[in-house]
Amino acid sequence: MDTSTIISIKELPPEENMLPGTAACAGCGGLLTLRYCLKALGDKIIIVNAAGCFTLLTIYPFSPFRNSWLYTAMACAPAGAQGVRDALDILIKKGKLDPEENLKVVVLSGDGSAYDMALSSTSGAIYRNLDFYYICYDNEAYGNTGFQHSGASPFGSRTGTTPPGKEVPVGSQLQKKNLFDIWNSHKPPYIATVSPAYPVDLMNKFKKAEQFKGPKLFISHIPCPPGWGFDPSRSVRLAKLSVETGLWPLKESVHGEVEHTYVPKRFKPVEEYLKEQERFSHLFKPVRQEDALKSIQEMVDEYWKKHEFLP
Ligand SMILES: Cc1ncc(C[n+]2csc(CCOP(=O)(O)OP(=O)(O)O)c2C)c(N)n1
Ligand code: SF4
Repeated sequence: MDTSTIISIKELPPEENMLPGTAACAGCGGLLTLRYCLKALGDKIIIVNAAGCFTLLTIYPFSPFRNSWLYTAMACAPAGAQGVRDALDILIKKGKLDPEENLKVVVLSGDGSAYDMALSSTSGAIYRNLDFYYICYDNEAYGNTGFQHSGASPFGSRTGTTPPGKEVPVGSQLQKKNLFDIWNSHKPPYIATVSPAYPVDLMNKFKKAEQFKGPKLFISHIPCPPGWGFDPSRSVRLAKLSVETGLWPLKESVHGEVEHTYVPKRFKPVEEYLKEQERFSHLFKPVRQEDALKSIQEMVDEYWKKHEFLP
């Protein structure tokens, strides 16, 4: 891949490595992210896919991918990636595979795997400096099985297992884990957050990551129409709002050094993002939960103050 920085959406590669007509929901932000990631990665890759929504993309004999694809259990996609990488390396070493035919190894998983079940196998893979890409599409719950709470679910959200009620009107009382920092503490060569609403930023991050051998992470915050409760036509708008409100910072880390790649000129209030989704509707009606709304805004402000983008 040409690694020079691009500045416009017109410069995205025209090739499509994921074809239309999948079983994913209309407006799936994860599918849009994946489409852009595959434009960046090309077709000489193998995807090791942890169980989740995207397991349904490939159902024999149909597949929307031009590349190879391997399905694993939720907890072990990074271990599967290690096996594939080792096999490719051994074949190349024995002269049975032309290095030109080498494949990039890519783990694809939802947040349930990335933040929870596969954390141990991921930590092991980073520790061993496995040469792979990890793409996590983060819809903030276990989407495929009914939108149950995951380690990525945000405070104040309704999930299948945190319904707001009389006892706990706020919904989820837990704070989202920080996967970026968990990975960063291992000091891998490259980590980034991305968004399907910012494809140029996404593409440039893949271009930058290409130069590094070792573990490379891309976490995409992705709107999920059935789970979040909104009309599929508003998916990109919501992805954009999560960045513009400061809830989803776009950033990267090279060998542990963090830099923000986009900072909104003026942060929109988080309410603009929250009020568009059914999963936060209990924060507004039948009564406004002022404390919860204030604490979500404060959490975002604290982050940007810490990084000196807010006074
Ligand atoms: C150990 C284990 N527990 C439960 C399941 C059932 N299961 C299949 S997909 C899925 C949800 C995965 O959630 P996530 O990783 O967030 O991906 P998404 O469904 O959102 O794409 C679950 C719980 C499983 N496959 N393996
Ligand atoms: S449930 Fe959500 S993440 Fe899963 S395919 Fe549908 S929109 Fe995408």
